[in-house]
Amino acid sequence: KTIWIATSNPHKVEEFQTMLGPNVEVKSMKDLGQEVSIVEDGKTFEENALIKARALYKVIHQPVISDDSGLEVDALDKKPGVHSARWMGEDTPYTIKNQAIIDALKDKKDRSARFVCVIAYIDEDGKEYTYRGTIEGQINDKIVGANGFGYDPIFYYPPFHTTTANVSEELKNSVSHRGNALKAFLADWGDKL
Ligand code: ITT
Repeated sequence: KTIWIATSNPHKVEEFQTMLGPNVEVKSMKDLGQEVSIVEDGKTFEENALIKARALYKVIHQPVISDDSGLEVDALDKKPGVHSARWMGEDTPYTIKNQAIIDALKDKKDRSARFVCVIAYIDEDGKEYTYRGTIEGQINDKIVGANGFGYDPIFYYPPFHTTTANVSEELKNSVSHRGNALKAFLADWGDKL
């Protein structure tokens, strides 16, 4: 079985592949052999997830899923939010972005934050569905851990007593926003894939 994912982020591909297991082959933009133009100008995770899924569906005319995700920091008015990848510039290293968030929270009491993931699915008839998953945590006061990607090194998850970058990929996936969104998607579509 093959599942197409409208993403250019290799970390997302890796996590989906681990979660879906060896019987499902995850394919993404880089397996397509052509450019898909995507303008992520939606205001919500749902809108952006649908923009990405539609762009790939238009090209391959097969069922596709997509992932739009990000970090909401409550004391920063839920920023970087839907702009998580582009915040401070797409090419700015995450060591710098992560330190900037730590610095911005220096005098704040409220360190609560969450990762959000919306999976959009377009079925073979072109019908659209979205599934949202979240994980609640705290912004750590320093960068910890070398696993995961993006903002994982500052995302302290209380049940783990450490960040989501400081645990195995499997453990992160078992509780993550992406894992939860995928579970909701699989509850509807798992036996039809
Ligand atoms: P695609 O649009 O090609 O899928 P992207 O990385 O640009 O890739 P998004 O616009 O959805 O995707 O941005 C998601 C960003 O949110 C991602 O680049 C990270 O900065 C952050 N993020 C999302 N999930 C994360 C996770 O599991 N761990 C750490 N950071 C995450």
